[in-house]
Order: sequence, then C-alpha cells, then structure tokens
Amino acid sequence: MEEESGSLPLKSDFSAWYNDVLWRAEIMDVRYPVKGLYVWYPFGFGLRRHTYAILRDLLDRSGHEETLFPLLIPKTEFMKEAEHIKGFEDEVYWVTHGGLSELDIPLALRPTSETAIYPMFSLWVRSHADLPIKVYQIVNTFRYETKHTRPLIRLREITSFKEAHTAHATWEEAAAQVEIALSLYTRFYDDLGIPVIISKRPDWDKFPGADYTMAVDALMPDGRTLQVGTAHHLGDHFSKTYDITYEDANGERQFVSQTCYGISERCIAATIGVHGDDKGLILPPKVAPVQAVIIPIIMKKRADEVTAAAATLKDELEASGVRVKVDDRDMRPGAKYYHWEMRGVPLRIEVGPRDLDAGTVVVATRDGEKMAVKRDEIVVRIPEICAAFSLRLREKAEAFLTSHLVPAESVEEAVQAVETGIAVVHWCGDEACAERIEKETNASVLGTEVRSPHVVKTEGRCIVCGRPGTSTVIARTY
Ligand code: A5A
Ligand code: ZN
Repeated sequence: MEEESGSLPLKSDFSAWYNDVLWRAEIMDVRYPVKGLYVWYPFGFGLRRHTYAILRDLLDRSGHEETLFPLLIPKTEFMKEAEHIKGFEDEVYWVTHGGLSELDIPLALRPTSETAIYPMFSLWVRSHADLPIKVYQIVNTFRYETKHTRPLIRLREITSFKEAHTAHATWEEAAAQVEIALSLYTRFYDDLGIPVIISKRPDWDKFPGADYTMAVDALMPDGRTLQVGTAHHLGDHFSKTYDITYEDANGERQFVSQTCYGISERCIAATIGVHGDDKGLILPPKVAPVQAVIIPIIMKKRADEVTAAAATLKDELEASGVRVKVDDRDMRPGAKYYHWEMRGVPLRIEVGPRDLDAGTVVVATRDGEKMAVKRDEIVVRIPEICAAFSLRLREKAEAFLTSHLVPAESVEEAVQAVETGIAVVHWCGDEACAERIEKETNASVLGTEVRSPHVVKTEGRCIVCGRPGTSTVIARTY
C-alpha cells in the first residue's frame, strides 16, 4: 500500500517520519476511534513478540517467575497508600457499573499493579523462607494521560506493560535488586542496540510511593530523551500499608522491603527511532519479524530454475532457524526492495540466473553493504553477517549518543546543549536551582548518579548557585 501514497518524510523531520513509518511499515494502525489506543498490525506484533521474548528470557533466567493478576482493582485496596493515590488518582479509569446496576465498590482499571499484587503478597509471605519473591507480568494497563498521546510512546492503554515486583527481607537486599534490574535492562537494550543512560530521578519525579527511582533513558534522533524503563525502591511504604510481614530469627514480625520495575512498548518506539533511516525501519536481526527476504530475479528464461532455487534456499535457511520469506510477487525487484527496506528487514538475498551459474547469491544488508556469498556457505555465514550488522547498528547508535552528550558549565551553555541533545552539568541538589535550570532550558533534570560509560561522574560547582554539585543530566523529554 505504501507504494501508492507518496513517500516517507525524511528522518530529519523526526515527528513526521515516526508517524508515517508506523503505518507504512505496518507496525501500528492509529485509526482506532479512542484517543490514546492503537492497534498492532500483525507485522508490528511480530516485532513486539520477539522483543518481549528477550525480556522474558532475561527475567526467567534471573530468578523471576511470570504471573498474572486481575485487571480490576477494588477502590478500597487502591485508595490505601496515600502517595500512590496522589500520584495516580487523576489518571485512573473507573468501572462503576455491572450492566445496569451500580457496583458497591468501584473497580479501577490497573494503571500499574502494586495495589492488586501487594494484598496477595500479604497472604503469600509468612516466614523468612518465603522471601525473596520475584514475579513479573506482561499485561495491559490504563492511564488517562492528559499530555499529548503518541503511538508506542504515550498511551492510554499501555498494551505491553512488563512489571516486575519483588519482596525482600532487608532494605539493602531490595537496593541490590534495583541494581540487578538495571543491569537486566541494560542487557535488554544492548540486545536491541540501544545505548541508554541510567540516572537517579530527582525526588519530585520519583514513582508515587517509592524511596527512590532509577530511570533508563534513550536518546531519540530529535535530541529528546525517552524514558524507556524505571526501577523503584519502594522501601516499606507498601508493606506497611498492605501488611506484608515475615517472622525474623527472633520471632519478631518485620515488614518486607520491596521493589518494582517496568518497561513498556516504548522499547519498540526506541528501536524504531534509534535505528531507522530515510528508507524506513532498520531492525536488529534478533527482533526482526522477517530476518531475511529472498528475491528471485526472474528473467524470461530459466524462471522455473530460479524459483526452485529460491524455494530450496528458503527451506535451508528456515531449517537453520532464520525467519525468512520469499517474495515471488509479480513486481519489479526495485519495488520489492523498497517494500522490505521500509519494514527494516536486515538481509535481502538475491537469486538470479547469473548467481546460479556462479554458485553464489547476493546478500545486501539493510545498512547498505552488499556481498556475493557462495551458495553452499550461505547458511553458515548468515549468523556472522547478522552479528556484524547488529554490531554496526549498535556502534552507530553509541556514536550518536556520545556526540550528543554535551558538557555545560553554565545555564546558557545548558540552553544550547539541550537544543540538540543531553546537557551534562553540575547541580547542587537544591530544588530551587533545578527549577531555574528547567525553566531556562525548557528541559527536565533527568537525574544524578549517572550510570553511563559515556558520562564520567565528577564534582563541580552548581551551574546556578556555585555551591558544590555532582554530574547531572538534563534533556528535553518525551
Ligand atoms: N510499577 C512501576 C514499575 C511503574 O508503573 N513504573 S512507571 O510508572 O515508571 O512505568 C514504567 C515504565 O512504563 C516507564 O518507565 C515508561 O517507560 C513506561 N510508561 C509509563 N507510562 C506510559 C504510557 N502512558 N505509555 C507508554 N509507556 C509508559
Ligand atoms: Zn545550586
């Protein structure tokens, strides 16, 4: 369909590019008649499936168990933790009726599941032996967002909310779990070829009901950052509210310490935004729904021979675990190339009469490399070609991030820096100074205690007041 309706805007016009590529590459259909709710096309859902398989695998292999809690939360449970309510009350959708009768207790559509899960934790935890608990679920959650909604980025129905919830005997153990979560998320984004910046959100920006929040941010091509994950230390705020206790060695009841951490389909927005180009998506092979497309180059003569060779190659690649398609539609090869480039397919394999004679196939990677590969070596060469391709994507993204991290020694320099990227400044920790920075730069303080190989933590004078401060990252955000 995209072939018939104009062309993709340049990626330098990122917002227009993003909106267009979503339907041209068949990721999301935005025509669903409810604001903030979107439809996954099957191709987009394939991308989601392979992306979340990585996440599931990381969690499953690090002691997490998958679970599933109800969507509806009774108002009585929801309203128990004061800070949590304050943070979410203007974002909650309420179910008030069952058929024609009003419910005795209204039910919230979960905006996140602390208040669904923790009353059950209270029943599950009895003794020290029941700890730690580490569970996660991948579900839809609902948030009545009032800021501008955007597919995959700011949704009212988050369709792919991965939330993990843990309970521990001590505060320190929970703090260690936050670090584990951050390292899992770093590995996840590494697999997607997306370099991230981790930092501690300022107090006024932490999760409602948390002791502190660590956030994972990715840099989008327009210089704005996207928060693509968070890990929260919940201390005993919720365990006191929901009475989650265990008996310690002395027979005394102790409140558990908790954490939770989440990732949404923003991880897919980041994959799309970070890697794509003027021709469309560029997908890392690990998550591409189609990893290789075979294009038979059909001339008048030897059409049957070429078709048969393409089919055999497909079978061989499929047997070796490659997600592969043959595009044998009756179209110009150029139009086919365009079609699969839009969808980010990492490898295109051309098979024509000349290749048959030479005993080779032509492999073109989505980032523009082209090579002749011996026909009888193609199956073993594919993993290596994919690995090199993934590495190039990652290196390109790393280079983009590093070149957009700009040290700023004054508020004026920070104003300049956030025009194109992330400002790295010194800040004293005082909220008044942060307000000044945010007002003048029209950007947000992402956080302190920055964890990134690209930001060296240093001490220096606060760019507002001159008092001692530490490295702080500032950016315009989604
Ligand atoms: N219970 C914890 C994990 C929690 O809810 N944390 S959170 O509110 O920070 O959400 C987790 C992540 O979901 C965020 O870091 C952000 O990446 C994503 N997210 C939050 N609101 C979203 C929305 N309206 N649309 C898409 N993604 C969203
Ligand atoms: Zn200051």
